[in-house]
Amino acid sequence: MTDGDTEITLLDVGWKPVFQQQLIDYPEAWLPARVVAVQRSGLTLAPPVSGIRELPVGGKWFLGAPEERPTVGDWILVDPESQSLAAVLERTSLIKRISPSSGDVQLIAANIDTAFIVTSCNDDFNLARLERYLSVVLAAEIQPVVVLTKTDLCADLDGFIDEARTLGSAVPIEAVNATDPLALDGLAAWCGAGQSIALLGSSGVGKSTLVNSLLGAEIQLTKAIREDDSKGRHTTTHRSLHLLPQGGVILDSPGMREFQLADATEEAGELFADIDALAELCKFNDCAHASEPGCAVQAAIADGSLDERRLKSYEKLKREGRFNEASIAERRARARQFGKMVKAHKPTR
Ligand SMILES: Nc1nc2c(ncn2[C@@H]2O[C@H](COP(=O)(O)OP(=O)(O)OP(=O)(O)O)[C@@H](O)[C@H]2O)c(=O)[nH]1
Ligand SMILES: [Mg+2]
Ligand SMILES: [Zn+2]
Repeated sequence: MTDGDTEITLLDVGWKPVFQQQLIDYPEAWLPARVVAVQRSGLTLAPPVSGIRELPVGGKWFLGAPEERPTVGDWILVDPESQSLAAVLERTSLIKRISPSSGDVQLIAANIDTAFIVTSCNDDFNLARLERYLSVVLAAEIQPVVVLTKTDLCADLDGFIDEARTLGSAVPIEAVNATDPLALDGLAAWCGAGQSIALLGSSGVGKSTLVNSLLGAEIQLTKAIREDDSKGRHTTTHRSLHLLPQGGVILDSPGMREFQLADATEEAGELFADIDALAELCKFNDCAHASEPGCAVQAAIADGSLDERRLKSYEKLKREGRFNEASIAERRARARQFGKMVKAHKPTR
């Protein structure tokens, strides 16, 4: 969080009635704050709670499912007496993925209203990757906005915008030069008071540059990309939440190399609802939309109303999702089994 921290109120960092209402379930002495950064050592809070800005988190919070751990954007309650994390309030939304290192669910951000899905108008632009982000964002009931950056370096902006439009009419597209604070009016609509915005996208696409331009200050470090392949250098290394002069808060994240869906069956359904609707019309219930007779999906591809690329994308995400769901279930079953084994071998006294 940027300076002047002590003056910050709950409302400044996005407090809403849905959080206020939950307080009734907890002791009155417990006080709310928002998690604005997560470090190994603990959580950074805004506003500080009875002087606590850095809150150590006990190991018990890391024993349960990843979904139950506090993450950036969470509203938590602090017990001032024990100076410890007492509760995580129920979230209005959650962005998660499969961690490429652990293979388990990893939380990216909680209580987000709008996600700026950022890609630059160069080699980074990839519809299938944008569809991954969109699937997760839409399923979490977060407003997506696709932000195309580096318009000033791009010779064929209309081509990129036309391609982005194929993502669906529900997805606003904003094309910007992220280095120019005066060119970001199009984003202002999502940045007002009470709004929480997350930035998603690969390394080097200009997420931190956008944060700085929206803040009107060089708060976040930015670094030039490799010219030969348009790839960034993973300049931002941890997630942090910043107060915008427009009234909202914005979360900068490290660029993600991979964004695998955690429960794709549900997640991809929203973005590809049109394909599901067509599939309902297929002659056979178990139609694979390949060469079956009476396939409404193939018919839509043939008459040009459905883009075959989207069908392929949807099928790939569903396959990947089934695989991830199965491996998470297996991992958790193994962990439970291991827990039992350890217990069974404990010497009795
Ligand atoms: N010309 C131009 N340069 C841009 C634009 N957006 C970003 N850049 C430059 O691209 C480089 C990478 O930008 P960053 O903001 O560091 O990218 P990032 O997405 O935060 O990258 P990570 O932190 O690694 O995830 C910097 O040199 C920026 O100045 C833009 O719209 N136009
Ligand atoms: Mg960055
Ligand atoms: Zn079919």
